[in-house]
Amino acid sequence: MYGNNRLTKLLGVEYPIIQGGMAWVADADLAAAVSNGGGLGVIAAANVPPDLLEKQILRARTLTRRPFGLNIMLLSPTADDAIELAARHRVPVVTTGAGVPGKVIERLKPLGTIVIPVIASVAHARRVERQGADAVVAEGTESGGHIGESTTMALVPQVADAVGIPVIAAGGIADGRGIVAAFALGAEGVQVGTRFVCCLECNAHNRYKEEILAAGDRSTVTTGRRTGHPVRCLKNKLTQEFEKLEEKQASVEEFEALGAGRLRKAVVEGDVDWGSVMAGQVAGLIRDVKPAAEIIRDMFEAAGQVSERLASNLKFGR
Ligand code: TUI
Repeated sequence: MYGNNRLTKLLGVEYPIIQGGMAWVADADLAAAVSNGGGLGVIAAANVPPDLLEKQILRARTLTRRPFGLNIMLLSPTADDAIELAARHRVPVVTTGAGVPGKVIERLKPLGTIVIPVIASVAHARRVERQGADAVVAEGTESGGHIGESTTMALVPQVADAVGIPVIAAGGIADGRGIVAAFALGAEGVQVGTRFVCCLECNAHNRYKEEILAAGDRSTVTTGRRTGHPVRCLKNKLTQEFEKLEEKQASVEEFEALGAGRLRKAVVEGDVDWGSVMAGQVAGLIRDVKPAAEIIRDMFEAAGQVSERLASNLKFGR
């Protein structure tokens, strides 16, 4: 029932699901696994040197014949290189995060690239629609990584009312119930990050995956509100240090010094005590590691069952 809407047509995919562009985690292997499973896999460009990113794009092409995307983190020092690589290699879809994507749209839309900014407010959604975005990901504060203030529950229907392009919900979605809830709020697709960290094809360190599997509903915390770059991750020794900085009202420079290189430390080195273990609040829902294709199939099968149950049980006002 979710397999044929504006988003699946726009992207040329079987299921209306996009994989989050998780820095250091979302490589060609993960992106191709998600695309081969019928969703849209996405390679994260954040902090990847241009020569390595080019190799990732070429590798994805050897691993899948289906469409995939590139996520351009606009705060990254390599963002401009990523835009040029997306252009040169005609990557079919580009998602953007953590900034205003005007220059991405200007450069890539004329080439036929589908551009989907990730936004965290109604004002930003309106702006990117005016600039020519093809769809928006409305990302709630339940998400892992760099986040905005509004919850998915409050943000998605307000964005859906404000724009005419398809809205993709993100933040707090890891199973079929989340998909149905997102569609109930007006979304035509979902973006899923944390759930895909715990898939077989994801190359994140095993200790990173194990931390997510062990997480409960209160395991995440937001650090860095003071610097204007709030980031959600699993609580650990590093987040305790961030809290100490918060308490003594430390300078932005002190926050930045503590944060530098921490995501790589967690994802690549498996240092889950002193690395930044970015994860969404749904970490507590995730109990197993399985192939990406199975995650997608199971989520949409469950969504079908949930929506049938709703259709028969949920008859308000009668
Ligand atoms: O970008 C994300 N999530 C991310 S990026 C990332 S990489 C990173 N590495 C080290 C430290 C910090 C981050 C990890 N997670 N999500 C998309 C997103 N974009 N969330 C919120 C926003 C956003 C926020 C403000 C987009 C635009 C914006 O301002 C727009 C304006 O109007 O100024």
